Parts: sequence; C-alpha cells; structure tokens
Amino acid sequence: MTPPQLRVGVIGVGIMGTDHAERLAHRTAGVVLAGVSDPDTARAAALAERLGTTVHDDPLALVASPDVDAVVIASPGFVHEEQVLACLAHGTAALCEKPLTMDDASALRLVEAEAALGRRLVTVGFMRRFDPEYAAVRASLLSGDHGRLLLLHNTHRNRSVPHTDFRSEMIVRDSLVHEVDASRFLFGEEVVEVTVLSPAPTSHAGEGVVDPQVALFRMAGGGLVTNEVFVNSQVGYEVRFEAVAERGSLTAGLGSTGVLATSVTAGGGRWGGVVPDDYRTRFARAYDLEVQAWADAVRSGTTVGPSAWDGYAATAVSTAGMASLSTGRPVQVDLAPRPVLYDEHH
Ligand code: ISE
Repeated sequence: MTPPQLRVGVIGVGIMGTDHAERLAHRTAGVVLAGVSDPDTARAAALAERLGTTVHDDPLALVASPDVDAVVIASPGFVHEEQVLACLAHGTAALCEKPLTMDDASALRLVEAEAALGRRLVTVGFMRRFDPEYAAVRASLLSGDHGRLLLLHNTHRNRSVPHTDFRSEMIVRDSLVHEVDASRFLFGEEVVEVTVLSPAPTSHAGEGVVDPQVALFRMAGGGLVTNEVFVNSQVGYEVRFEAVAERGSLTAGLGSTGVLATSVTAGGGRWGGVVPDDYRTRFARAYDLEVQAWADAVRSGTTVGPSAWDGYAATAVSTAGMASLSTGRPVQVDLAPRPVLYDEHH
C-alpha cells in the first residue's frame, strides 16, 4: 500500500524557504504543501496564495497543527533551536536549513534532545551530499579504487554579498560551513583543527570585511583540506573541488570541459560554459534530490541525509574557524562524545 501524501509545512519563506515551498508544491512527489509561516506575514500570505496553501502566523502553531506531518525549517539560524525542539516534542520530522544553530551549546542541546528521544527526526540541509557529483566522488572513494583520500581542495565563490550588516565571520558560518560538511562527507571523518588566513582583501568587500579567506582543516585521520571562500568574486557562483587520493584525483563542479578562465570583462563569468548565478541554480538538482529523498524517507518512517550530529559538528568547526579568523592561529575542535543514535549502523 502506498503511504498517504506527506503534508509538509515551511517555516521561513525568505529566499531558501520560498525555493523549498515551490519545490514542495510543484516538484516533489508524494507531498502536499500544508502551510507556510514567516514573521513577514504579507510575504507569507502572498506566497500561500500563489501556491494554494494556508498561512500560520505562529511557526510553533504550524508545527503543532494536526494538518502538518513534517516541517522544512528555513528561518534564520538563531530561531532554529526553538523550532527544532518543537518538532522533536511533537515527534515531527524536520528538514532544517544550515546552520543547525548559531553556537555549539545550542546545537548540542538538539543532539541530546534527539538522542533522548531515541529516534532520528532531524535532517540538516547540507544539500551538497545529494549533488550527483559529490555523491559520485564519495562512492568512488568508498570503492577503494583510488586508495586513501589525502588532500581535498575546495573552492567556494559567490558573486557578491550585501555590504550592509555583513561581517567577516559570516563567511565562516554561512559559506565555509558547507565545505566543513563536504569535507566530513568525503573523508568520512571529523575535522580536528582549523586555521583561517586571509590575503589583503578585495576592494569589492565592505569596509573591514576580510574576503577572500583561506581555511585549512586537519582531518582526524591526518588528511588535509584547503578551502578558498571568496564571497565578492564579481563573477558568479563557483563551487568545485579536487580530491587527491593515493592513486589519482577526482575533480567535481567544473560543469564543462575546457580551460578555466572566468573573468568579468569577458562578459560575465564564462569558461566553455556559463558560471551559474547562485546556489539555487548550481545546486537545483541537489535540492530537488535532497527534498525528495527526505520526503520519501519520512513517508516510510526512516531518515536520510546529514543528521543533527553532522549539524553540531559543522557548527563546532565554524566556531573554531571564527576564533582562528581573528588570530590566524590553528584552533582545535573538541567535540562532545557522539551518542550511539548517530552510529552508522544504529
Ligand atoms: C548561503 O547561505 C548558502 O548557503 C550558499 O550555499 C553558500 O554558497 C553561500 O555562500 C551562503 O551565503
């Protein structure tokens, strides 16, 4: 018997929440969009009308609604703890956008609350794990064909970020955090030390903003990761990596073959193909696969994707990264003990 349609509510309908709401309404099988909530009630009402769903003024009322089976949380990180806890209290599955929370203590409280419940209800929206290229490289590394992974070089560029209220730490917390999760995913290990350095900043960054940044991760098994994050590159959205193993390397994110030469003057970021504008374009397929896999798993009573533990570990590395940003020195990452709920074969 096919399980009934999953009724999914969306909390927070800014850029990402709107994108998810549209995906749930139009492109996710076995799902109905069962309501939206946002502090900007006019924005929520306009979206609800366009997508034919209802509005809840209070996000916690959306979680508690008898008409909602599962929730996508796309609100700002500082309200995630309360909203995820509400989902756990109702036994409701949640797909929570990154970062899980803004600090280690609150992320750990979510891990502990879920572990006390004894079943996984939280998936963190590190969508790259669902990108076909990231998944293929992970599978290839697991096959052993390339030997052990030694080095990973990650590049992460955004065309620009708003200058108002933007701080250097946000590059670590909102952008580098994806590289943290990708590194943990590809190595299958924790990050144990992080160092963040920076060249003289681009003139396109806001006053006092350190951009680009170069972060070095040491992995638990001795591997190294170099990360360039540059959020005012002027060109477009470029996310790629090269994984160097004992018997070969794997490169993902080129999107095309040819000589790599992006430039602003050549008419806007081209190199044999078009450089995507932003993450919604570059990772459109990954987001579709992520939300579909999550909905399928919830409907069949299982879970999929990055866990609350993955969200906590990424937050802890970001915190260490933000500390290193101000000193340029290596900072150790000390994680709390991992509850058995998060063991691979639990
Ligand atoms: C943004 O918040 C995201 O999550 C994007 O994936 C990332 O590329 C971007 O740099 C962040 O600001």
